[in-house]
Amino acid sequence: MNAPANTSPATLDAVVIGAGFAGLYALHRLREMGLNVHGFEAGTGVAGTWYWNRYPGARTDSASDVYQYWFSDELLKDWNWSERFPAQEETERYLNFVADRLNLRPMISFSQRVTAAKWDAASNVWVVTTDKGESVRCRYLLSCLGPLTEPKVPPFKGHENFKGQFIHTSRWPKGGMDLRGKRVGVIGTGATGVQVIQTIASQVGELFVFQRTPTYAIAMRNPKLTDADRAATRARHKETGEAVKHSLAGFAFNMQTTPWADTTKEQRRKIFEDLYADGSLIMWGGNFGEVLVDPVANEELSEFMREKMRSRLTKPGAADKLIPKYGFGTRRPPLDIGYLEAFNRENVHIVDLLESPIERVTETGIKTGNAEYPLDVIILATGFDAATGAITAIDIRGRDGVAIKDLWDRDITTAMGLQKHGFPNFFTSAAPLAPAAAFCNLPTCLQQQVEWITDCIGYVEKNGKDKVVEATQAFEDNWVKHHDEVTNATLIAKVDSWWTGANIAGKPRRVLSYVHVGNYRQACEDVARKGYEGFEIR
Ligand code: N01
Repeated sequence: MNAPANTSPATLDAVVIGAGFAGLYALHRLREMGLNVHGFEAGTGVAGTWYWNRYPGARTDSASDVYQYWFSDELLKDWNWSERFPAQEETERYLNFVADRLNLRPMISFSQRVTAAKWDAASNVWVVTTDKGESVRCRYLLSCLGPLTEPKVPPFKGHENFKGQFIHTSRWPKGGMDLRGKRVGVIGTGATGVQVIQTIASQVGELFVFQRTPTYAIAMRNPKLTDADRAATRARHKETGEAVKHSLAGFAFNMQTTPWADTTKEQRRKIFEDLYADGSLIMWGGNFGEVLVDPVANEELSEFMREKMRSRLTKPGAADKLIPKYGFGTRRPPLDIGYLEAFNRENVHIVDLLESPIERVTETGIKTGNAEYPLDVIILATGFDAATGAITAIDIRGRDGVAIKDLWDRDITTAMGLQKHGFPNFFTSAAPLAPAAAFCNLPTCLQQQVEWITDCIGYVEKNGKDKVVEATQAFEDNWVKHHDEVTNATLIAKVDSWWTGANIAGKPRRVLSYVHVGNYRQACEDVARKGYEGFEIR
């Protein structure tokens, strides 16, 4: 390993795993606090999600005016977004710009995957090991691994014999792949599949979309930004930065304030139309709160969305296959740019896996129960082992050698997603039971969590005798109870998706994300104000 810069060979104050949105900010904050901190990143560069997910069409579903750091006027002033919803390369460039401006790169060991971290109770340090066989000791360990990091690669029988290219979207090569004229299969129609499909449909020879569960699609409105747009956005920075903090989902909009019951069907239709015309996730996070809890309200909105989708589909039979029957917003609704229209093309074919599932991958393609599809390339848009997967991929052992993976294999619990009882001085961002994995515009939640974690470390540095902090079991249990009460009241809890962990065989079921960003922030602030009540500082 390159020796971590500015560190003695002895014990670092802190190690940060991951150099995406959260990791970069954590490195910056801890260094500002005067701590000796070092980062490890598996990739060759910074940007996390935006480093790994370079598949065709990758872009954010969060508007650029809320997809950024808020802590530095300089950064806000000097970065110019080119589009409302920036593409992957632009967001990757932004995070590189931040890393350079803050001079964070020298603090990071790249191409080093952390493989294990063990708590040494005798000396109150974490011993962190990487895949290069290097080992460092640190007092605080921060997981900034992101919620959607560990790819889900379904164990399709025979895939190792496939003679063509077989690739998960989050492992797309940096130089891209030439798909022109090829026979391509895409498995999966979540937010990633939508972006891949709509982007490559016109490039490939034939495109076979292997769909199990259809997805809702909200037509994205993605204008190029002018200098005037950027100036207007800058003028609203303070107000926007405040609005995101208190909203339902970390965006600059909130849910309707008029109760559903106080509106007529016609008034609601007008509201739905206005939200839809915005071409953003306001259709979900700015709608009536009732649509997330009341099946009747949800069905009215779902029918509206189905009608919008139907009007875009011209190929006979396509609507029957592509329009979901489950409730809108109970799974993550993607924004799209021509996803549905792609299915109107002659070269795009939908393979309905509910009619006939994939039996195996052959040397030349995919075999379902009733047909064989010869393919040159198979693209897995099959998602991630969300929230827990990246953390449990590391052998993290807390007090008494207990592995976090063993605990989460039985029950996924945390103390506000920030710590786990039994793992002193280990902090997590984007972890289960915080509003990160699903119901948050991630930069909003990641910044808030990093700020809470680093403030907590500052407090422990001042007030802890041994400088050790650990969530109590009672606090964790209470948070889990509260989280379950809040999230189980929603329709989301009743639907299978990565939001409930149902996409991974054997994963204990729980809504992975807390559902209200503003309320969560308030709860975190209350804990801190009371001297980190619920966290034992020793
Ligand atoms: O993953 P997913 P994703 N056989 O889990 C199918 C964020 N994101 O990567 O639902 C056949 O949603 C699976 O089918 P089913 C965003 O938060 C953001 O698309 O299990 N099919 C499903 O269709 C998003 O929600 C952005 O029946 C299989 C698909 O694969 C999250 O990432 C862009 C299968 C997986 O969908 C994850 O999205 C992209 C199998 N064995 C992603 N296993 C933006 O901001 C899985 N599937 C724009």
